[in-house]
Amino acid sequence: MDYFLTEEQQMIVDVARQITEEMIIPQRAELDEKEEFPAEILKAIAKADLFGLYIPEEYGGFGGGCFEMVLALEQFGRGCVGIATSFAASALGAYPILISGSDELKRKYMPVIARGEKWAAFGLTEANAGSDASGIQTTAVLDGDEWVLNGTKQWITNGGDAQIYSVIAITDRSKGPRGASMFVVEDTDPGFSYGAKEKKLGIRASSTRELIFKDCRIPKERLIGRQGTGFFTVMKTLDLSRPGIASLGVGLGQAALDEAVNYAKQRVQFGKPVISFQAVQHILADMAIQLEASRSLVYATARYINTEPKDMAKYSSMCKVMATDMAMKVSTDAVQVLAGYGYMREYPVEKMMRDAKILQIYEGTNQIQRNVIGQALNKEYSRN
Ligand code: COS
Repeated sequence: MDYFLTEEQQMIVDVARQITEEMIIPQRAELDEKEEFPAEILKAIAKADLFGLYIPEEYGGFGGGCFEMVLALEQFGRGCVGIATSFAASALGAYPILISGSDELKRKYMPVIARGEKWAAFGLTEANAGSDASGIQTTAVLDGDEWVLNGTKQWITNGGDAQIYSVIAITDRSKGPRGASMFVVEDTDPGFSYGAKEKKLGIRASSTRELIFKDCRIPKERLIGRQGTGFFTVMKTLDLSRPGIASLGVGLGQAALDEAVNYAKQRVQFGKPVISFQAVQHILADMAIQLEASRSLVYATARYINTEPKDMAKYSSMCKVMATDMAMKVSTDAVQVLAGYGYMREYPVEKMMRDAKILQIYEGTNQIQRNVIGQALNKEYSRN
């Protein structure tokens, strides 16, 4: 379907597609197998100027928004959700600075992130604070001209490979969600270290580690926005980033459909290609319907978010749920269509199925997304 992209948007798709076809697809199986961080591919993405897609021009970026990121992430997700996650996580780490940071912080960090010279990461999750984001225990205390951070963040994408971290910590426990603040921590800061690399079911090319803060001292200017606004910055960050996760689902769904149709056309059973059997056609048709419906909602949502509306949380969550549930279903169906071959590592669909699962979990489980949507509906209908 023609989604009437502008010339610039089409160019983003073309550049991202070229990197996907020339670098990501040929390397994905090996990086997945070796659980290796895709540093060379990220450098190529930087060279193609895609790291600054969502960053305003005045801070060295391309000046696009959520939709432009969605277009690039869909292409990368078509190649490998693990590699695409490493790219997406840098934006997740940059958004808090962009959303709430001072001009000084933006000038310091945005240009290097936009050029892809330094990678960013986002430190929210802790052992006892997953869905319950406001349950974090990491603390930050002001001591003279420095903040002192103590605590451990868990399952941080790009942890240990990124150089710039946006981290949330409690600055006043008595104030609940208004007692948390965000900070920029750099990889070289004293008292900052990492845990061991996690071993995962899927997205194995991405790195996941703990961030450990032991009397980690950072300059007081690294506070992002005002003290006490950290939880709100986190929520707004996730509103912006979740359509990106949805678009990874769309890319993955497209790749799974491509594999399933191509296989069904060449696999002969009972003397005919299996695509000639209605049982297979119906599976493929349902895959295609769900995929296109998801893509339409993701594009519409991302375009809407580009206009900075107040009610973006509901739509952001809607497209995240729809496209990532689709990705899980469609990749599972692709394995079914390829059957025994689909279950083998020689074919790419088993990896797609493994990778799809995380999309329903990270950046807020799909159960949490439904909570966000339900609460928004409750509020909306109370007003009317
Ligand atoms: N934008 C701005 N403000 C928001 C917001 C948003 N999207 N969502 C919530 N807030 C505000 C609320 O309005 C409320 O402020 P008021 O007290 O002034 O009304 C405050 O934040 C607290 O909100 P709420 O009571 O809804 O917070 P909860 O602790 O119940 O948590 C959820 C809300 C569950 C939605 C949140 O914790 C969440 O998103 N969890 C998932 C976290 C996640 O995605 N983790 C994945 C790891 S990150 S890769």
